[in-house]
Amino acid sequence: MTYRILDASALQNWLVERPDLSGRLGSPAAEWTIREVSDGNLNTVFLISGPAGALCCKQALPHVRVAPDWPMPLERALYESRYMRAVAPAVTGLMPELFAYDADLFLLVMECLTEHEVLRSALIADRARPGFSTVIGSYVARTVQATGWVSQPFETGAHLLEQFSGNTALTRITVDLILTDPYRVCDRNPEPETGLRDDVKALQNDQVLHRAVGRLQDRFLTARQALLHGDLHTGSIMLDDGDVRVIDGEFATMGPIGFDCGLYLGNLALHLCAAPHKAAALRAEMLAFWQSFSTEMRSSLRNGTGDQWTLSGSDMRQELIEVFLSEVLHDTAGFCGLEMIRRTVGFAQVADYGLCHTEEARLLARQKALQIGRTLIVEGASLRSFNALLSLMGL
Ligand code: SR1
Ligand code: MG
Repeated sequence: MTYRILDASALQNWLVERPDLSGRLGSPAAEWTIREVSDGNLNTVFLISGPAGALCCKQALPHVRVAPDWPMPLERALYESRYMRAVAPAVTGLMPELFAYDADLFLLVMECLTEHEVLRSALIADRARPGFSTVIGSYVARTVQATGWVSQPFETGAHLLEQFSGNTALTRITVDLILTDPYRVCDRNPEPETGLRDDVKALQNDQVLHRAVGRLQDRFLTARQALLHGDLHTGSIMLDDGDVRVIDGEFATMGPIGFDCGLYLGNLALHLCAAPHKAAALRAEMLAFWQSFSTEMRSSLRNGTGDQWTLSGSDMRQELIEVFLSEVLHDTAGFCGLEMIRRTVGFAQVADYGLCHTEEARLLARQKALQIGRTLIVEGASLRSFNALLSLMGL
């Protein structure tokens, strides 16, 4: 079958022809309910429930869903399916199960997380059960363990480089939206609110900042440390009480480990700027993330049997691990800052700012995010501890 955009009834007809999938829903098909829940910027998503169970179907559109005149290759669905397959054995229970990928329709069929809520919405509504960041820290460490050079033979990395190097359309989005646009005049950037205009101009003229962004561009484009999720913000995480799942791996690419860490922490920090009264809880989440991430990383780096660090005895390995983690910390700080700035002035902003009740409060929150973001980018590479990173956020 050739590609076409599926609506609810076309999807139902397609599923009826796939007994391996429709069997999970149960019969008769007339009793299925199909609900479109598309929420992200790029794709359509349908939830289908039947007498026996439920499925989630996600289809790539030939354009950005929220900007139909922005064409976008369909292959992102292929990379998402590859990402899920590449990391699934390492993160069982932490992402939805992928049941099928249809290469003609660019359609993923996966486990339906009916009871789960997107973390960003749960945070905004104050419904997120504390401790979710421990799971995310563990998730990132496990994906690194499954795909990084210290843990795996170099052939694994070579295969991953080959499998994901074609994901250029989505990497282009990252390069433009995160690493470039906020620091230049660009049509994609929305018109800033009046009070923020001078701050936006300052971002475009700040040579010290541009030099530091250049270092992070270099890291993102050249440090192929592990397979990244590539878009690990609070909208890419769902939770139902203590059950935490990572979704939406379509931006997957080999890159610096601190990129996933930084995007995640950056979104918590944005929430902090919008809701400063939650500082204690957000500090605890950030610490929990780094604690679980660095603990699992130390253990996997200590026991790694890949082709990196084969000549080091345990003392030398210990030293190498600490240097390695300190570099990840520096990258984390920088990418965290980039995420805070781009979500404040760039194309894809965040709903968290809706928590500010007045225009003045929202302006102050945005200015705070820009100030913290800049500090993290400029000073991140000299941090000596995670606590120092928290201090730069005023925590
Ligand atoms: C055009 S896509 C804009 C943003 O949405 C995705 O979730 C990524 O964060 C991307 O940067
Ligand atoms: Mg997404």
